[in-house]
Amino acid sequence: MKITLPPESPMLSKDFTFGVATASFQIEGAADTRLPCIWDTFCAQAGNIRDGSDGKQACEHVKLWQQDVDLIESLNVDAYRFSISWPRVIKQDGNLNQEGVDFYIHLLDKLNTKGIKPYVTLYHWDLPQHIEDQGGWLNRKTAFLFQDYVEKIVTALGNRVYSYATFNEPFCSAFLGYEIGIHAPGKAKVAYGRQAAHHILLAHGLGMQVLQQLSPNTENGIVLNFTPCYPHTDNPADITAARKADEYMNQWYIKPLFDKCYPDIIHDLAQADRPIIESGDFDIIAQKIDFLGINFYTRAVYEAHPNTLYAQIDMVNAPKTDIGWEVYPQAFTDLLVSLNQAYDLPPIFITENGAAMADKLTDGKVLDTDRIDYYQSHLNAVNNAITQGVNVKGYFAWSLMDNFEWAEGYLKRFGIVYVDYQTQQRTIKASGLAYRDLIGSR
Ligand code: IFM
Repeated sequence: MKITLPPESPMLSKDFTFGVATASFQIEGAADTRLPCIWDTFCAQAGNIRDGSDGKQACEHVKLWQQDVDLIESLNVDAYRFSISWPRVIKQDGNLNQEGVDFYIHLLDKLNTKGIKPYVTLYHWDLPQHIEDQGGWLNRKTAFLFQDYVEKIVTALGNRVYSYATFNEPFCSAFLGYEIGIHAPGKAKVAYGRQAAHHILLAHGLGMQVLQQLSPNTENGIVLNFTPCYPHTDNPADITAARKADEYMNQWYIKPLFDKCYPDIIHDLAQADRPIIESGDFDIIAQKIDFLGINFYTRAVYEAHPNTLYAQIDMVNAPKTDIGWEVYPQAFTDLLVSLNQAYDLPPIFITENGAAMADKLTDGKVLDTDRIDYYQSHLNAVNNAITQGVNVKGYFAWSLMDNFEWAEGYLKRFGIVYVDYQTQQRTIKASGLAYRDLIGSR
């Protein structure tokens, strides 16, 4: 089974980047050679992770990184997106941990030798635990600690990086981690979620200032995730509910970057739940970015509710992936077109898109035709958005390989490469072969 694009698609031109993506905590393992992070603590508390697992071994990428780079090369990709583990590269006293830095230098050097562009994310959720102990993202000082970390690591990595993203998915860190508590650090209050989001956005702006100064030749930006919100019916009350959900879940994280304010839904919040914003914060947050990374997986459907601003509906009969997320590729096109209308956007990279499927390794093969279908329909959706004038310059499959899927542990597999966690054997799935062949066909 193949993945194809129309021959005239700009996605098949040489200046479109295809890649695969991962994140430090999800693949690295070797937890004993770095400081503890909030996910180590969260995993150690019973009931937080569905299979009771943790990131101590994960895909043992710190040990197997050389063969993993060979694997990436074999997929024909132009780029590899990965994240740097803050607790691996900065010691508790704030100085660089040279052993950790060297791990990334070797990785970057090997990628560059092979002509694979390194897209580096500076924060993909693994906050050092000692910083969480001082309040984590609820403490404004954390934004300045992040800025200091960025300054040190960017200096140490020199000219080895092609692109930096400050943050991956502020929504997940703030909302899932501090507002509803299903991700680390497991705090749950509206006021916490909104304040954490504000401090993360502030940290993004402070980090961008450092990148502009110390790394002006890399492509610098941020990665946001979006779950587009649809009304259940054409009823005006449902339409309003969906708009409010969109402002709360999606626009909250992008509007400050371009419009220097939060969406109107801030006025629906109790005063005590609104974030503390200092004067000048929005000027810091709204730094010019070279690219916007967009992560898309699914949509959500909402209806009006008598007691809350909106209520999410479970689309019971809709097609879903193994993690229960509806497959609805039209939302991907709609999202890209609507963001392009609402904001003055820089070039866009799809920094994550993919699907968890119930894969089976049989006779050394994984015939994940369901995942191939997902990639096909979502690549078509991106192509349709480009046809409608959206400037998308790249696409990264999530993920290179099966890995630690946060609160789901190792139960959900997003990889285009299968990982046997007992043997650490990697097997390219049928989707990985189809993706490789699509890229190779250019
Ligand atoms: O695995 C995650 C990734 O870390 C961030 N974006 C969504 C993926 C799938 O849940």
